[in-house]
Amino acid sequence: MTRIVTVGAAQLGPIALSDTRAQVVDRMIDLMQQAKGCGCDVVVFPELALTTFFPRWYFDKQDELDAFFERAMPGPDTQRLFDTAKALQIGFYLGYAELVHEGGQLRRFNTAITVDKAGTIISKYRKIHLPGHKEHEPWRRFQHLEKRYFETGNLGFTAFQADWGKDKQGVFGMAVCNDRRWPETYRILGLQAVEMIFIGYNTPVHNPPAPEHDALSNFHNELVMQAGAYQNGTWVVGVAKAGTEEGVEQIGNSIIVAPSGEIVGACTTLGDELAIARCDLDLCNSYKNTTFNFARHREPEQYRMIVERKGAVPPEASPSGSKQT
Ligand code: ING
Repeated sequence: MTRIVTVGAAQLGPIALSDTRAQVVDRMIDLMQQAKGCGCDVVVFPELALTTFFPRWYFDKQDELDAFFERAMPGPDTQRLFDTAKALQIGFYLGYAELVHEGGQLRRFNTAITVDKAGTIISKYRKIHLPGHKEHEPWRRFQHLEKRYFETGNLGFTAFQADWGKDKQGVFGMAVCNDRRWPETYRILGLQAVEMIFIGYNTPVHNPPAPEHDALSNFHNELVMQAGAYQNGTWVVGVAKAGTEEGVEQIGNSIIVAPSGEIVGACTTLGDELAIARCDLDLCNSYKNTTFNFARHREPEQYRMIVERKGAVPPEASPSGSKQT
């Protein structure tokens, strides 16, 4: 049987500091309704989709910062998303800032969840690769303080079974933004036989420590997701919070990538926009059973030896300099 999952990349345009969660949720529900009308089983929203990308500012008052976090999921502002999922029978991936009591203390994570057609959370992920810097760096035109505001994710990269209906079952995974730049993200999920990875992102065009990369922002965005998809025989859905948000230009370029590495769906604006693709999960096998048949072709023992060999990376080759993203 062919397993076709119809996916909507639900890109969001800018969210202003003054926008309420209710206004953003209205926009998201509109995209869910459009997606349902086009036969989508699931939509993917961006990272930190409920508010403006607040790590661009330095906050020295904890209560001001915590206003951007969700203390419950669903909570009063997001329950409507879950109700809509159930009413329309459509699932969604949502990125948000999570404030939670865990292990007897307050913890803060850059989190994503996947919700099924019954409106039930079936998986949670907390962002592992936190880019940017921890201390206020006034020299920058804008900050990127994820290392200050979030803890490193503690849930690993865990693939999960999802059932979107008859002949629509498969193995799914999640990542958030900077995770998509690291091959380990895809490989750890690939080793769990993942067939589709959901990734939301907020990516400024300008990267203050490396302005020479700015012109390649979209190229790098596509490169990492196309490579990750092909090298692990999986679909990848990358979705932006796009456009100029509080004076900072963020890329759009939301895309749906096939296990071949081909881009089969893409947004072309910097606003709220839905890109759709009918994704045949069985296409993954064309790569998982041949070129990337891990059991036949990978050499984990070799990798382990090289990594564990003392001085595997000559000290002078290790990254130096004060540059940070
Ligand atoms: N944003 C960016 C990202 O990885 C960044 C940070 C921008 C890193 C440009 C490198 C170059 O897409 C988040 N939120 O991780």
